Amino acid sequence: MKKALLIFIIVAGIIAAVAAFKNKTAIAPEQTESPTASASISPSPTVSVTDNTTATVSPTVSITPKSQTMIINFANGTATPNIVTIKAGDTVKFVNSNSTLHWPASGVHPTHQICPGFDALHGLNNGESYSFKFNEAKTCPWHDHLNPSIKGQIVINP
Ligand SMILES: [Cu+2]
Repeated sequence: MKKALLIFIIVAGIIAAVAAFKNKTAIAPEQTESPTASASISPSPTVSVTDNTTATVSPTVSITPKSQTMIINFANGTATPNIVTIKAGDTVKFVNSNSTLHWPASGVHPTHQICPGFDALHGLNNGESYSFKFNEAKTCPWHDHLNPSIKGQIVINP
């Protein structure tokens, strides 16, 4: 008799345990979690560079008007153009395209003293050239020292 009671108690306990387990799983806890991923990233990188070196960069841009080069060409027994107007600082380039020699020089033949320095000092061969930079505002008569009838003027404006 006692044995049967013990078995009954055990069985009853098992049943109770199973019932309790079933109860537990039945009442599943409601998931009230709302997955709201609210990433609030506030990057505030405050970089403060305190440069103590005083940069003294002073770009001095000086725009000077481009000086030009005028060409006087010896060809066909003459010079073209024979009169040129330039600005002080410009250059005149005499080019000899003739087969004969030409010697550009300042007036007056034969001393060449009106514009000192302006003198090729020799006859230019074919293809040779002579350049002179005129810095002074004045009028320089010129001629071919080897053929003084070929002549002209260089007017230098300030
Ligand atoms: Cu001369």
